Amino acid sequence: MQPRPSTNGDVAGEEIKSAIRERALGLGFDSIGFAPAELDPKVGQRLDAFLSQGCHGDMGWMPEKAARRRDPSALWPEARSVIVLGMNYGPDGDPLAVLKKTDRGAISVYAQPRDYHDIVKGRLKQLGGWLQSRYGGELKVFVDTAPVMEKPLAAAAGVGWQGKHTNLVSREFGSWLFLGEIFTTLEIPPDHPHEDACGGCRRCLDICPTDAFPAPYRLDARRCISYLTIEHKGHIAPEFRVPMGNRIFGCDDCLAVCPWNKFAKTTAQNALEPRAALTAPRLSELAGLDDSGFRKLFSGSPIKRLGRDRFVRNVLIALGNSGNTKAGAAAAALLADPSPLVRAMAVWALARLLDSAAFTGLRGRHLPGEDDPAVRQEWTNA
Ligand code: B12
Ligand code: SF4
Ligand code: SF4
Repeated sequence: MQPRPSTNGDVAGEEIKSAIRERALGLGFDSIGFAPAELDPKVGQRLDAFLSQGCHGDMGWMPEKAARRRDPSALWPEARSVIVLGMNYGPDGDPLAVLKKTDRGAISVYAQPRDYHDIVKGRLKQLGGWLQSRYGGELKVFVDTAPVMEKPLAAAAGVGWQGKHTNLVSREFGSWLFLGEIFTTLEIPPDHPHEDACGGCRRCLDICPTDAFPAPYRLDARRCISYLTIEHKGHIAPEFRVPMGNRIFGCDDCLAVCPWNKFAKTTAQNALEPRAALTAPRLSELAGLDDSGFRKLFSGSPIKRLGRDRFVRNVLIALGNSGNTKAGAAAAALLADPSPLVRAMAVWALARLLDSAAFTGLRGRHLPGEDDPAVRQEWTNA
């Protein structure tokens, strides 16, 4: 018979934790910690402040389940412990180098391989199955999509600390850990929370191209390029378009400049290797994607959920920032696109790429037949 978990951190409890840790590392996780299934009330208060200030933008799913999000016991009252797992997705090379290649799109490191949700969830289920068969108890596994505050839980479990950019930083892996959790009814002795190790540094705050941090440890998602390119459904406000540069899906700037990355390691997971087609794709080719081409290129990728129209919206902004007049043809081909999101950003890109005579000629041909108010406004504002 296997030893039962205990609540008081005694030898049996520590042995069980070692066994779980060993199994987790064997399954390809890189970091693990144990926390009680509860959060400091301060965390909930900070979430409330974030939501009441509207920092979540149009991510309506955040306030919807806020009560469960701020309190693991409201999500699942029977849960007693949370096992937090980290998987290292550290890049091979400088993730910001692509920002200088203005004819290429910058896709953030996390989205270049296969969808991490599938990879992490699969491993969590394997670990959960083993845990249950050995120690019993009920369990649920989560990665990103459930109303769970993963970073505060990971900090409570000692996996790292929430840096001033709000992400979890690890002493061993820097900025590059995906997080996942196993909630269990077993009582497992918790680890010590990790202490903040940011000190006087503020590199992540200063690098942000869109000034998305109203204060250290606080993000206004509405200003974050990751939100704008991945979550935001509508038109991207003009003030953010130039700072976006060639970032077409997510942003790694605040993560990449963290000095703790000196301890980062390239991921050892084959499943997390970037797809060659997504490391620096040519913008002019991406602009030409139709719906089926988009689905085919991004099959198995988190980018697929964005949908073709929003993706091409982002690509057109990057084209407009490319300074490459030859890219005008790719943008002009989209002036009659069925999606107003796409047409509007085609106009914006062309206004930046073409000389005024060429742009005025296009306006004369397209503006009279344009019935979408937002697209008309792009023509008249340009
Ligand atoms: C919503 C969301 C987003 C939103 C909002 C991000 C945010 N910071 O809130 C957007 C779309 C912008 C986003 C972007 C990214 N995301 Co995201 N996102 C999430 C999600 C679903 C929820 C996060 C959340 O609860 N936010 C609400 C805020 C209020 O909570 P919080 O960030 O913990 O905020 C804390 C601080 O503000 C702090 N605080 C406030 N004031 C003060 C004062 C002091 C003194 C202190 C100490 C603290 C403090 O308290 C708050 C509560 O703890 C999580 C998955 C999950 N379910 O947890 C993934 C998650 C956070 N995202 C992740 C990733 C990888 C990213 C990106 C790096 C992707 C990319 N490359 O583009 C960027 C990073 C941008 C950034 N700087 O945060 C990973 C992060 C992994 C890690 N190591 O931390 C997660 C955990 C998903 C996962 N399972 O791996 N994301
Ligand atoms: S992900 Fe980019 S835009 Fe968002 S906060 Fe970090 S640096 Fe700023
Ligand atoms: S860049 Fe500096 S301030 Fe930002 S998370 Fe890293 S150590 Fe903290």
